[in-house]
Amino acid sequence: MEENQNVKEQENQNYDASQIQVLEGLEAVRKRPGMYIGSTGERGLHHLVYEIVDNAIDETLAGYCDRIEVNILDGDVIEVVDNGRGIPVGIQEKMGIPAVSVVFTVLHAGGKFGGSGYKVSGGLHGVGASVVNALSEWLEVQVSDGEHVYMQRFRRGDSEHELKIIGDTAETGTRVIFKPDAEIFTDTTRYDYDILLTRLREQAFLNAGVRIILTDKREDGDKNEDGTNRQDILHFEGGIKSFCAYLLEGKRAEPIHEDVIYLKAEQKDNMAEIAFQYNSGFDSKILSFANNMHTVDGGTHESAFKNSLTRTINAYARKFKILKDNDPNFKSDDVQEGLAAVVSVKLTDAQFESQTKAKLGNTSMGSMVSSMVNEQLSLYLEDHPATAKVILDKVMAASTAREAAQKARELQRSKTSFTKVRMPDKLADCIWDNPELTELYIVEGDSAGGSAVKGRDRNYQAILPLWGKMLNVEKARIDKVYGNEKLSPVVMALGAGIGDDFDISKLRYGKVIIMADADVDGSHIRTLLLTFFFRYMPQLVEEGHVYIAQPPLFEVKKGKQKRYAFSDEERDQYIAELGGNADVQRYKGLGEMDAEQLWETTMDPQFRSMLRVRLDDFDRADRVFSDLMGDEVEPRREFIEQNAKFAENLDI
Ligand code: 1YM
Repeated sequence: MEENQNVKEQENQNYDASQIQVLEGLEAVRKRPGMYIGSTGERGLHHLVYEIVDNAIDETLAGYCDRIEVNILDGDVIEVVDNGRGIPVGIQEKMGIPAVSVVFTVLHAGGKFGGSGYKVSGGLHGVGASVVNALSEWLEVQVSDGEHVYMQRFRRGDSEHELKIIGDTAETGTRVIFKPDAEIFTDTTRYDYDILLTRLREQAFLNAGVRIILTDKREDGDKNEDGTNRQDILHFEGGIKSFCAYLLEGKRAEPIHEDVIYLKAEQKDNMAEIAFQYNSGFDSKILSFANNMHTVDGGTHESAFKNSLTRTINAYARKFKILKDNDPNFKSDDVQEGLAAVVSVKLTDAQFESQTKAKLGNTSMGSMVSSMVNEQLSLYLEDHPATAKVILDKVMAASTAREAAQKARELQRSKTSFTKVRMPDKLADCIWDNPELTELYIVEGDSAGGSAVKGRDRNYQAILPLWGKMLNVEKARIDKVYGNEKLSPVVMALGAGIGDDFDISKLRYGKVIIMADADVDGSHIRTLLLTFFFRYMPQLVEEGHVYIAQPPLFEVKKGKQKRYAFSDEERDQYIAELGGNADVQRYKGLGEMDAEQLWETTMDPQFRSMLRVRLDDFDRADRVFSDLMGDEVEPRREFIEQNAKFAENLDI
């Protein structure tokens, strides 16, 4: 490391902040890992894999590689293998050591030598192999150049020996094996197959033709039903067109026109492509990417797409008299209803705004996307009148529904404005009104509701029993939600509004606790309420206000001693602790408990156990909800059976 620094110092006459970082070498990465990989939590751990895979993908895009293997090995060691040219092993002039050694020991070296077209300072991207090396307990790189296999091993970023030849080969390619450093990743070093799968699939979609093979080779890893290692082969010739179609898979919604519409433009070093399709659902799902990075907060490319889509559809509607002279234009919400779209741009000087670096700022990309959509989409619509008709019908229906919803909302507002705070009839409210202290229990069933009202601490615990037919919000528009007899008491009790009107500062209870039986019906209620919160009050979930009560499953009693068990294991443990021969009562439902028992086991903050529902990963949660509320029974049953796990582990 010392040597590298000296060489660098001679080379750079003028220092700016970024170059000073280079001088600090890999020590800086170990000192402040978050700056280089975002976090040292689960996300950062997985990010290491993406950095190495990115280099292999670049090699594929350069046309030298058609296969990338990613293996999770025992001990959560990662192995990435490609069949490209192999990282060059020749001496790199400035540093006087093999290029491959530079790539793994000098910060930002990849970009310097890689010179690969679009790959540029994309936020977390491109910090590369040296960062992974710095944050690994050990890392080994093997390069095959068609003659020899070269190898070098590192420990926490420092090389253990120089690059050496360990064998002969007729093949070419690069293999990187590393073990993330538990000193850095203190939360967890366990890899989650599904997290890797989601990201690698996304990369395979964004880089049409790339073939990525992910395999879980851990003894204690994910297995198929027949006990073999879990494996996915990710290869999509259709690129983002396939991605767009995939967004609808497993959803309730069906495409309403056959072809995914695909637009593409290239200008000098810049490229933009968009794939979109309308479906029978009401949600819109627009994903945008810049240089293969998911721009979660959108940016110029995404807003240009939305604006020019609205403009083009309005222009078409005017031209063909679908909109009359006096009609107002369609709103962008109308145009986006049921829209699934993927926007991907690649550019050489990507600039990112916002803290998270997830928002593209280049205005030139905005104009490129706008003119592409304006020109190509109007042509497309005129060439495909049947498709144009179903899209315009859809937009028209959305526009009509939006107006109806607007009226329903105004009606609700005017109702509430007379009485100021109108509360649902069945709400047993609490006395205090400080949301930092108050809790709302949403309880299924009148008898459990009754016990809860009697058993609660009425100072800060409010009870809302639910009755009536539950609405599946995945299948309904917002105007139906307003009128629903089961949901509108929830909205009223929470007092913070709904949808675009939701205002968390008006929330009347800091904890919103869903209390339902541990059986199938209870799970159904939980799922529907969670879906409702997720779709119409996502902030409520994001900010951690939603909880799931955990009633016990058993009462274990012997003589005067009584304990409540929340699982089979706990039950057996208590029986053993009480010396066997205990009376075991299984609770069939909340309704079986009297007020005192309900308080003791499920509502008393000193003893109760609750799951806090989290929403770390919006996209995953979105897909889970679509799966659950879709037509297929199997995912729903799985959810119902593993509800607790769902809230804890699936991060929603
Ligand atoms: C398992 C990870 O890193 N593959 C890989 C990396 C490189 C090359 C090929 C490569 C690039 C170039 C020329 C070039 C890299 N080389 C460099 C550098 N797989 C993996 N495969 N020859 C080979 O871009 O010109 C950085 S990455 F800088 F040494 F050229």
